[in-house]
Amino acid sequence: MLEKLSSKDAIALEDKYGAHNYHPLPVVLSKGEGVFMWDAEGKRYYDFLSAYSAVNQGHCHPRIVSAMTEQAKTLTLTSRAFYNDMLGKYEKYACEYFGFDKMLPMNTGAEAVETAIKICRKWAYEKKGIAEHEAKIIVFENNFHGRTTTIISFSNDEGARKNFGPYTPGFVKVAYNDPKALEEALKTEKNVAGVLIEPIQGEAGVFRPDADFLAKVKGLCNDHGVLFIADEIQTGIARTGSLLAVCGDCSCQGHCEKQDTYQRPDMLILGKALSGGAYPVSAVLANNEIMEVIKPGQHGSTFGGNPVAAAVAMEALEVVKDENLAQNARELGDLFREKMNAYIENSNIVKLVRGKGLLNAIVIDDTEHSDTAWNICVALKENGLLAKPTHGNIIRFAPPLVMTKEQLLECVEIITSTLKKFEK
Ligand code: IF1
Repeated sequence: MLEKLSSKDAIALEDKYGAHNYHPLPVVLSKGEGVFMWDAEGKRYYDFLSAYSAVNQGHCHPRIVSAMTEQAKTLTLTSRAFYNDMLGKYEKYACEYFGFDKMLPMNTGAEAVETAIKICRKWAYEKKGIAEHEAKIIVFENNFHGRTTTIISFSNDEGARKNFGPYTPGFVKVAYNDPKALEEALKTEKNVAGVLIEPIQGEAGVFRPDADFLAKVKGLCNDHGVLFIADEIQTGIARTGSLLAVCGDCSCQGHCEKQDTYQRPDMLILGKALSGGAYPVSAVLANNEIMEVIKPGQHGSTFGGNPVAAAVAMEALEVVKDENLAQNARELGDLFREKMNAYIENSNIVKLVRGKGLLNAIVIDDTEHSDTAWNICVALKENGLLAKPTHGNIIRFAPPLVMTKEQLLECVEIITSTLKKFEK
């Protein structure tokens, strides 16, 4: 079982024995450290995906790995049938870190989104007095919140939806970055319980809304007495240059409630980098008047809140503070977009660069269904940098936040010299 495979053999095995639910770039990774990954043949790459922003703290961060292995040697799982001596510590730590009364621990992002949907509905029936089965949650066009049957019910990605019906009712979709559309829906739809939003749309190609959009969404939620629910699974934990994307323009490392730009959600959904990519850890945070609608037996998961997850998440969050990752993401992100914009001025293949902090994307000037973005990613791979196309002609650039300025400049050089080969 421990024999080392060649890249070719590893790909052949996945192809034969694995369900074909992904179309990976042809690279087989076998080691990671900080901003780097190595393939099975020992070639080194800069990681510009960070496992879709799960590895913000860098690959195999020694402190996170040590917290994980120490806990794994001591106690891994009790289930929630019993208490364990790590969960309460972690809950206190996370609640103080993000400024909420309570958290509900889960494992994957989609599970945490499901959790928030369930809490929102229950809150609507028990606190807001909406008639049972009538609650609606407003979501946005081109959202991505995961892949469960309920979540794909309100996706507009046909690939994610088709032939997986019947779909879960109770969701209303409105245009993103359009406060008027949201206001209209809140006025006309009956029984709205909450608004579920990505502060920056990831899957939609790193689409950043206007500066005042989130404030308007939050204001409308307040005015209409519905919950403002932020899915920060991808944007949270320093990725966009602040602890959370709802923090606005600050890098205060967790004290954002003091900032007037902070659009505090009624429910905050976290995943991915909550563990630094070491382990599946997700959570929903809310204040008592919302979280108290969940009583024993009404929600949970075998692995949610296990001692390893608790140890890993505390260390992963501590690293974000100690290493000033929000500030680094903000500074390097500004530099990255400045350098890419300088390149784009004289480019006829890249239309634009957009993003916030170290969550960025370039839009390739070609049709949605061309394979140019894919071919550029294959060429980037040959040149030692791993990135992945999204929605046909967009390439996402999201390195681990532990990158140095020198490394980022070297990566800009790799990216621009690769792009030059594709200029028309
Ligand atoms: C895949 C995208 C990124 C998310 C938000 C919930 C989840 C995700 C805002 C679910 C997950 C991932 C999953 C990944 C691809 C990826 C993705 F391109 F699809 F949109 F990151 F940009 N909310 N995003 O972004 O979390 O259940 O996966 O832990 O392979 O499907 P999960």
